[in-house]
Amino acid sequence: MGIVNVTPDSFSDGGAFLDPASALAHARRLIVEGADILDIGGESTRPRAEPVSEADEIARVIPVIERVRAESGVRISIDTMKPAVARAAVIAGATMWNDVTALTASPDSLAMAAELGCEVVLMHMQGEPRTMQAAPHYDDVVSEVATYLVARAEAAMAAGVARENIWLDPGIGFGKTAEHSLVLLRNLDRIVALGFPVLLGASRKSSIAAIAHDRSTADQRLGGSIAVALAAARSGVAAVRVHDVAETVQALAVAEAITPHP
Ligand code: HH2
Repeated sequence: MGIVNVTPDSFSDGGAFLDPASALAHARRLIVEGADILDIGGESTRPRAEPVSEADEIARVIPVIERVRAESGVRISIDTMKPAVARAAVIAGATMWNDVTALTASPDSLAMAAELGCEVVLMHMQGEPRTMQAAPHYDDVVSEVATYLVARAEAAMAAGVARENIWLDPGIGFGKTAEHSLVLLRNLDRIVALGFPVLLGASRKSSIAAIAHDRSTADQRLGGSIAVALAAARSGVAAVRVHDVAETVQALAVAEAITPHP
């Protein structure tokens, strides 16, 4: 899954693709590089990001989704917490709703997901984006994330979302210290064992620098991001959400070729 941030303030590429033409050029590049899914978002979820109005978010993402849909068969995911944005995106051609709040941000989210009939990514986050990194706390981060994700999947199914449309994501860096994220990365098989396809997003995140004990900036974290992608694939994760599609596709292809197939 390649990331297309149509935002002024995303943590690693904010502002780079804010106008539709550069977002579209970026999307085209990720398709050529081998992305199976494009995750298009108009609101940054980084800590301390400012909220975006529904109208502004729609104005950012819909022209990009429409253009990508018109020229490519790539799967399109909309990265949003807002049901109205998800609806506009699905009408424009998205088939997946990636919601970092696991359909909790609005009282309408669950019903909207059921009505749209699209795939949904339910991600775990402790707290909310603006404050989530203030003091994350868990007694047992893997169990708590797993329990939460199962509860959200059950809520989605009870609201009418088809089981086969549900993805889970442990939410690396969302209300988690680097140590919490590392424990989750070591135990991805337990999230995979919940029985839903799992998406993982660790690309260029600060937890990579913390785990590596370096002072790398976001654009210096490709090596660590690829290490996570390979470990995730080995654990049975179905998709990785990444900025650097070409490099990740190559790494996954080589790792796959080397791995013995009994
Ligand atoms: N991470 C980000 C945004 N959306 N969605 C899922 N399912 N999982 C993630 O880990 C995830 C996500 C944050 O990364 P990015 O989009 O690069 O930055 P920003 O939120 O600043 O736009």
